[in-house]
Amino acid sequence: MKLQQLASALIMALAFGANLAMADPVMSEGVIRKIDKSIKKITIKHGEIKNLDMPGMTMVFQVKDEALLNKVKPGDAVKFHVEKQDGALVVTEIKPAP
Ligand SMILES: [Cu+2]
Repeated sequence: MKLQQLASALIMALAFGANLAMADPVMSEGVIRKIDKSIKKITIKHGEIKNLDMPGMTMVFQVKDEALLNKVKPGDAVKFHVEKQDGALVVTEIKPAP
């Protein structure tokens, strides 16, 4: 009986985890201050970043893919997703804000 409960709890935990992984990435808002393509870095004055529990500020992020930097330019209002990868904060998605 106990084992069965444990098993069903485990299954639910796994399903919940898979659900989270498939959810849309949390998008944060910001304004681009500076783009440095050669070192794949971007400076964003950002609002609250909920998934990182970070208040608004201006800071530099790494960019996962250089091609992301072709879609935006300094002064643009953007929506972006940033996450922790190997201890660095990396922008994995960015698009002009509507
Ligand atoms: Cu920040």
